[in-house]
Amino acid sequence: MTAPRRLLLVNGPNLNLLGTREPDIYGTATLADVERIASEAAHAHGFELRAVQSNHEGILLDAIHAAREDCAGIVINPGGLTHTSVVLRDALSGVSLPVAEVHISDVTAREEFRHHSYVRDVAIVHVVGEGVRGYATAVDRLVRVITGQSDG
Ligand code: CA2
Repeated sequence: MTAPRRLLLVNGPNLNLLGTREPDIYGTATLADVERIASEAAHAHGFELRAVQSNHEGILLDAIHAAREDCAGIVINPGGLTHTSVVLRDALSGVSLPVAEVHISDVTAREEFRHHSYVRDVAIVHVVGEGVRGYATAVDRLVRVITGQSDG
């Protein structure tokens, strides 16, 4: 079967607050802006994008599991779950789809506890510290992997 031309975009806990607080760290764009940026990047490559954001880990897991049926890859900003969740990592590794991990801020330059990511080694693409434009970068790079133009 040919790979579906659809991506899943996952935003984890608290990312619904984008644009409302901490603009010095996360900028002023909203979650709706992020979803539009990622969607436009996907469309430029002829891909659709399905977006989910939740503050509930189980909802994120269900969306990731469902992506097995009709998505070619996953772009994810796990939010704080990045640094805590073996469960999320297991879900991503369990669906065997290519994953792009994106962070709006430069997590490597922030508190020590943000330096470790449970998702890092199950993702083939990593984008950190590019602000919300990083979602477009992640989509571009993930599509190149999916279409065989890059190894990541
Ligand atoms: O830089 C990122 O994208 C993060 O994934 C964002 C997470 C943080 O826990 C990670 O270490 C890095 C936090 C998401 C919460 O976003 C907010 C946005 C505006 C106001 C409050 C929280």
